[in-house]
Amino acid sequence: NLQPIRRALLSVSDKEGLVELAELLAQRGIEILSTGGSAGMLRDAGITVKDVAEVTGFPEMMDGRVKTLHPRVHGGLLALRDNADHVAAMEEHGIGPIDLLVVNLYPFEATVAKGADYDTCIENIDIGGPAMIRAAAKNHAFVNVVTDVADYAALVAELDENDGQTTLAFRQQLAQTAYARTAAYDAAVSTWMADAIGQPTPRRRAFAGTLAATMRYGENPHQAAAFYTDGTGRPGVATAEQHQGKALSYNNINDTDAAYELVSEFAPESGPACAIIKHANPCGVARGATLEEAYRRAFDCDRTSAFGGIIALNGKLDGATARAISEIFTEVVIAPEADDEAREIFAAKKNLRLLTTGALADPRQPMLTYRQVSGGMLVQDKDVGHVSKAELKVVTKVQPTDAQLDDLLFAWTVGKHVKSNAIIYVKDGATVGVGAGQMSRVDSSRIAARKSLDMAEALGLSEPLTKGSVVASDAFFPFADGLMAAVEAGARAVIQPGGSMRDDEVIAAADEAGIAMVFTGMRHFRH
Ligand code: 93A
Repeated sequence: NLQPIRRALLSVSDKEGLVELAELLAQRGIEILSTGGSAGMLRDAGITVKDVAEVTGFPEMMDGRVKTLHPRVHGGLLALRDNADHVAAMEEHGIGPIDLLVVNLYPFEATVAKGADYDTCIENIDIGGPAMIRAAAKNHAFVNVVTDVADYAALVAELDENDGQTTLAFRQQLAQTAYARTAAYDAAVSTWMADAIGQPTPRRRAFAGTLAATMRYGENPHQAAAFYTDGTGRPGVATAEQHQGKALSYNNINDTDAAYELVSEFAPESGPACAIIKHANPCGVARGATLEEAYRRAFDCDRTSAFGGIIALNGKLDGATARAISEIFTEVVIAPEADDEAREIFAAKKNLRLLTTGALADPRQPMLTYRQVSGGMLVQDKDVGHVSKAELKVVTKVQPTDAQLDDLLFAWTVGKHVKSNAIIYVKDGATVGVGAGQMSRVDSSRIAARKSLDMAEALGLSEPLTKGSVVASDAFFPFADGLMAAVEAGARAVIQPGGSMRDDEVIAAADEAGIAMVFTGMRHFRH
């Protein structure tokens, strides 16, 4: 299964390492064909190359849209070397075999990430490159196809090891990588187009990403894992700059994303905010007059859980906040920016990872979410649902005060980021109890209240923090019991979607307890 390489076609957009590779190929006596820009660069480096235009007998035309789309190229890639008919066809039509194809594609993903206009993105859709890659990969019985600069070294090593030949196993590996590349490329084009034309529903979508990192392990040490970026370049954990500390783990990335998505709900114009995440759920979210205060108030929701958590801030990390955060062990801090003083303070904390993103995520940006199930994939619009104060419907005799309304909306927004069943108690712009991920809403309510009680004890307070709070429920209360659990904990106002068959009973219970309740008409399940 060893095959020699006698003739190679090099056509690359990313020209890193091209000259070095071509030199090594030339030293082995391999004939080099190449397209315009690549050929020019090789010639400048003193390497002998033949223009593809000379091989095809056609000039590159239409701004390069047609360069390699020709039977003398595709026949050379696709012909079975051990098939008499194919060999005869090659002879008859003057087609020479091409044993090695080195292509990397027009930088479509990078062009989109730069925010280029529609026409520029269209012009960066490579046609000839993927056509050749797919042809060469199909014919891997004979042909080698390299689509990534990172694989040049492996090709050179393979040739060194096998006296100028390659093994079938090696070519299969290259072909598998090549199809991953063309599939991801077309998926990127399709995804961009869906956004560009405003395709509203998750229909006929392709899924792919670019391998950004392989992790030491996944959710658990016996699970292999990797991280793929989607090429949109949107601010968040995928594009953040990491300033210090070891590489992020699978769980770190998941939790950091949860933290940043949550804190991004709070626009900096409406004041500093902080979210602390543990196992993808918030264990404290708060506003404050300063970022430091927001952090301290978030921390005071559940100090026990916050240990080893992930912190997201909606503004520039400053020295005072960094000092406060440094008081306990934290895994990751993510913020739009960090000032020099904060960076210096964190530099002394070797195990803390600091990420900056340049901007907050846009919580209203439509996108898709994916979940794999056995035998398939679930796709849906991301939950970008949003209710304003004006859309709230007061259903009780008691009206919420303005301050309560602010807290209700704050609790509602946090609830969107809490695993169902979610119950969130809030007082003065800070969570004071979070109940997450329970199978019963009453349990979530009780857990949140119990944790709040523990916290009050730890802080040496005489009353539970939930006393006089407001409470949000991510979905309606099917019975009055969940609401009553919140009332028992001391909540004085409730926000929930409404829409239960027993809304009347629930409203009557609220009236009986003398509390205010508003309906959003929208729920925020998160499973
Ligand atoms: O516009 S294309 O889709 N038409 C082609 O026939 C074609 N053949 C190769 N783009 C084509 N390519 C691409 O050109 C390659 O995939 C590579 O990215 C680029 C290399 O061009 P140059 O050598 O002129 O820099």
